[in-house]
Amino acid sequence: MMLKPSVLACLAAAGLAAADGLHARAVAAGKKYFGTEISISVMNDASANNIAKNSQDFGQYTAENEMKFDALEPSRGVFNYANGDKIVAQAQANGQIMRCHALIWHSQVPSWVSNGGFNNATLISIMRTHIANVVGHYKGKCYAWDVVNEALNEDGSYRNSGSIWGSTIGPAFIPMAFAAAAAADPSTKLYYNDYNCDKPGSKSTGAQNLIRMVKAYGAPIHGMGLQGHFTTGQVGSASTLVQNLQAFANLGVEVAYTELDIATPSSNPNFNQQATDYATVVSACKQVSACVGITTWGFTDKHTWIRNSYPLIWDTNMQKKAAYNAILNAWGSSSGGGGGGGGGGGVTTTARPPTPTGGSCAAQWGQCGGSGWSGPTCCVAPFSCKAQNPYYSQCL
Ligand code: 9MR
Repeated sequence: MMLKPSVLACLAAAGLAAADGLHARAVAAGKKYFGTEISISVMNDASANNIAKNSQDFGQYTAENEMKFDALEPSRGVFNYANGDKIVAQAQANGQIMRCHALIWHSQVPSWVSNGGFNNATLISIMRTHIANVVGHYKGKCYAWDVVNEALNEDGSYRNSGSIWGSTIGPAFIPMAFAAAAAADPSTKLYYNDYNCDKPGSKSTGAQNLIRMVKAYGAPIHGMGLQGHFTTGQVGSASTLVQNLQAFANLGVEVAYTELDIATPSSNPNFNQQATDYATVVSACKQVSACVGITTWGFTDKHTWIRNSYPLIWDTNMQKKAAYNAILNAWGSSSGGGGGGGGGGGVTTTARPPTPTGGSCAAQWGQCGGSGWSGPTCCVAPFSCKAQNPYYSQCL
């Protein structure tokens, strides 16, 4: 039955129109969310913020800097939650969940901590006080907290040099931080978060050892955050990413890509390769049930920490890049069926017919085969179906 345009307009006004977007597709694939990092600067940029507020694309936010130690406790015992609260309020108004970031990190530590000359016992007390206040303030509002951020060297050993926490307290600050966060909000998911742990290797192994260490101390740890700061052409295969995700899942924690962006050289940007690389990361998360979601570190090339490398999904003029459709197609259709691992992301999505694919063939970057796959096995021209691993073939 065809619906009259006036009826469709009414349905849309009532929020009942077919839903689609990056987050809607992730939820249909069984994930909890697709989300973005956001900041007060983005919220002050109306055209960017309109995109951020679309809960079909983003079901989750991470504050870029507004919940870090220096922002929240600029001097000892003085807490400033105004900017963090604004981000949480916008998320709540749109039914978006929060990943909260980051409690204990060697960077963005205020000088009263780093230059205070505190001994071991005092610094432990400062750390615990900060965590109790901050996690207590946001209690019930954070799906997850990045409790400890970037505590490892590239070889997988614990970072001492350059870290006030590691050099004063030693690696024991890590389980202490997790225990303090759990005491302040027993229902938030507690994550270790780091970069260059995205593929099997010494740092990834180090992060797995860190998770074992936290558990051995008797503190809870629920998740591994893989930051996912990549460069085009260097993401590698989905099967390698899957192997890495699974190694963390095997420790009994959930996993998430927490800061995904894929830089492309400004001298010779390759947005098609970038789109393929985004699709590879999505397909890896889709294949591992313990992967609960993906957060990109921003969404527009206008607001990114790595300027001149165009790493995100919308361009500087707020136009969607090739990566957008690549991500949609990699999640699969919004009519459901997929990887598991999620639960509601706070946003209700409505089933919609599969994306037009040119007959029964999948579009570029769509899935076209793999063990247990019952969808299309051919690709629209000019793309062809290429096996990425036994579980996933993709139209490239
Ligand atoms: O995007 C953040 C940037 O605005 C800050 O200047 C920078 C300070 O170190 O932190 C950036 O975010 C980082 C995140 O908090 C942790 N992982 C690496 C991110 C990019 O540097």
